Amino acid sequence: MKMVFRWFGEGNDTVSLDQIRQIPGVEGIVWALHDVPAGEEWPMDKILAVKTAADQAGLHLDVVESVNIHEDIKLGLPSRDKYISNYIKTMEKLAQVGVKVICYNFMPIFDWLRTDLHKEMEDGSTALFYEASKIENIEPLELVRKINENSTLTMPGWEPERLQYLTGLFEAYKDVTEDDMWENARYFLQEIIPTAERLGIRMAIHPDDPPWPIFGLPKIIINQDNVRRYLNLYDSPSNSVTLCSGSLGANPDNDIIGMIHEFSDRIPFAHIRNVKVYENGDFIETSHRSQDGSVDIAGVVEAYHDIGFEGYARPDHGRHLWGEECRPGYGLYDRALGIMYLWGVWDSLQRRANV
Ligand code: CS2
Ligand code: MN
Repeated sequence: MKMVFRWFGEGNDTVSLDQIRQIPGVEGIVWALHDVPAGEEWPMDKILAVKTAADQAGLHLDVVESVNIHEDIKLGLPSRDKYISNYIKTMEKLAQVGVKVICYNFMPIFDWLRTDLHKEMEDGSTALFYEASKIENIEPLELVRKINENSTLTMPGWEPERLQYLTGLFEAYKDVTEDDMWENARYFLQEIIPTAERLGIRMAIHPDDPPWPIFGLPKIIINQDNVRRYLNLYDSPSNSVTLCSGSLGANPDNDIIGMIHEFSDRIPFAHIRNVKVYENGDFIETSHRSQDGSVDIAGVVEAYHDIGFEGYARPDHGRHLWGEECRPGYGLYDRALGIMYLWGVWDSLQRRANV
């Protein structure tokens, strides 16, 4: 297991590379050019600037999250070919600086979605929270406005410049079915995977978060059957999955440990975090500890250990602790604590295996 840590870039993150390098066992950053709109080719000078900063901190940049997919690709519009060609050019540049894994998602319009970014927990910390009834009773635009109001740093995928097109996007998705999404995903994979193979890059789809349809938008990467179906759309090690225990774990029917075993050779990148799910469908992001949430994180780590996992792993989101002001879900403290939990479980399994 190679530990990595998400970093949003200079001036775009409250956490610094100097802090990241002090977290035990962290070897690299998970990064992206967050200011480049989806669909545009990433400029080499900006890529190199991240590389220089990472090199100076002694961290690698093997994992990119995300190169976002333009909506026209997900919608299957004729203009998709132009955006796919830009995507391929970005892949080629990333390979030049040594990138090995590119995480991306195939969610319509939104990236992850919550109703409250600072839900107070009993111990006084705050965390990302999803209240099912709120989603059912609010217009998407209203929700996004409310959420951005309470946050100084925008969540990835929720950038204001994208959101101004929200109404038009909903219109565009009106008649798009799940079958259409599958077909559009297949087309995308067929175009990009041969390049990924040639470059030695593993494309790793991130599951939808939450893993069910919201606002009537189709969702496809939501459970074990669908991950299998996605991997079978193009049978290649370069078509792989970012197994996110938190996203998939929001649905208690999802057997994360079973997925780690089934997809063992197709998981180059693991997102590990816990989530507590309530009977009414609400969920909150908790500490990594198994006892604190609904996902058995110790069991998840054990499963990775069992399959001899040699891929990259990162703590996914964390709570906001000790008064830390940070990007929602992406503070330093709880993610660093999460890493120590993951190492604690991993190292004790390792010792036992070595006896
Ligand atoms: C999220 C997402 O769960 C997560 O990792 O923070 O924003 C994720 O980075 C994207 O969906 C991946 O494309
Ligand atoms: Mn994730």
